[in-house]
Amino acid sequence: MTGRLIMVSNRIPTEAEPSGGLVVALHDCLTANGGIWIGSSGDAKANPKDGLYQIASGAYDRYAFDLSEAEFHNYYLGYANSVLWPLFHRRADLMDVQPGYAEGYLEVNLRLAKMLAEFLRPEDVLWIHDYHFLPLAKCLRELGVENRIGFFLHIPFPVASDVPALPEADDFTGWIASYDVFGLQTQADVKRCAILFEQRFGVPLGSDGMIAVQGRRFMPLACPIGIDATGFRAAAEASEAGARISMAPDQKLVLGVDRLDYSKGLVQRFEGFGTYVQDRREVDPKATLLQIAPPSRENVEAYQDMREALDLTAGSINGEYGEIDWTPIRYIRRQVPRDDLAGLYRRAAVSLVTPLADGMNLVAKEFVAAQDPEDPGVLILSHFAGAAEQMGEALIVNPYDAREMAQALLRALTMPLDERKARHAKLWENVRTEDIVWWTDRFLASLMSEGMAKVA
Ligand code: ADQ
Repeated sequence: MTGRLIMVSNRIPTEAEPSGGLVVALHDCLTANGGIWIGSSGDAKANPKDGLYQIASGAYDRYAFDLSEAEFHNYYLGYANSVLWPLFHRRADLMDVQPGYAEGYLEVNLRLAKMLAEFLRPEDVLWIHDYHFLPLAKCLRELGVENRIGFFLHIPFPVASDVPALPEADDFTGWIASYDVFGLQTQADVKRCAILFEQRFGVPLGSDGMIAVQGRRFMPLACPIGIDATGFRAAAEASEAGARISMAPDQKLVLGVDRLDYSKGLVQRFEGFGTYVQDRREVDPKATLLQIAPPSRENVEAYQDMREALDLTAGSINGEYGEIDWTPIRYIRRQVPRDDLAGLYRRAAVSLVTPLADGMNLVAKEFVAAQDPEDPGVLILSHFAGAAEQMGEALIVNPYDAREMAQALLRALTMPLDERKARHAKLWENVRTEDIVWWTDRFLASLMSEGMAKVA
């Protein structure tokens, strides 16, 4: 790469050695390539500073920009998380379209585009992350920026028939086509993107993987994100968190780990587990579901409703089936340190990863990495997680069907060791090889080669 790599994400980590899978991957990628990482400084600022300001330097530089209270409300809580997030997760019914949201979103993108345009040198390559910045390339192109610009969408691409629910539906395709590479988690996402363009403009996905539209060519690229697989495995081996769980020796641990979000299907998961408990309460093996779910976006109304529904469901199942020495569902609503999380995954007999819609779901990959290959636990995975495309050896379930989930739980909890080992070995092979470094390399290689094709 002759130019610098410039990465843009909604939030920028402020600590010198950031933690957390994606953040570490981007940090390592920039450390190797040099460049700049730009993101917002976090929640609203009462007195926001003007423009970009440097917050760290070293192998690469980090710059932040502040959001005013109005910007945070309209751009972040509003358009990004109350309009785009529900729509892309097939919950158009939860969209909250309000005056000022779209304007606020576009204004933040345009303000950032102007700041970026001042920074850029002709050979620099931009890599933009996620739905907060969909129009950024369009804004940059309108300012005359011709650099290579890649985008990665961490969440699912919406189905074409849902897109008209977006008041800015007519602009949406133009936002996408302004990128050179539009990275998506799965082949299914690429197909949905291609269908949208075919329906709208009558142009198919070319045999070269490009879509040519409105005088531009862009590549929708399936590039499934991975984790630091060997690092996570080592953390799980070293962690003692699993030993801290007090459970009777004949009881098995079923684990759920998710941000508290309606897309994660937690109410349906509790209902599926409740069905299992109802069927099996007189019989072994008795299982306890430990659900760890730190709150997120609590000031968005749909999240408050979901939290109440979850409290009610857990309370009702525990009240109905709990015994003096056994609580069916243990529910912890806070962050757990990553190393402890790794130890809990390793201790669990089963992990329930049952989102109703999910770009990838890193928990599924972390669970596989954390297992003891000689006595691995079983992954129950929703058909609607992006991870299901790569992880066919999991028990794939329909998260809306409580009975199917209960049957999968019984199968997982009674699965012979040989079958568990065989399934885990195949899953681990994928998680280990298509890890986070593979992901950054694949994305950047496509962005660079697409750029060269354009020049030629
Ligand atoms: P998320 O929606 O946040 O990510 P996910 O992929 O599961 O979903 O990642 C969650 C991360 O947070 C995991 O690394 C997990 O270990 C961690 N985590 C969850 N609960 C935790 C807890 N209680 N304590 C500590 N850590 C916890 C978005 C998209 C996904 C996509 C990712 C990456 O919504 O679809 O897979 O980005 O692209």
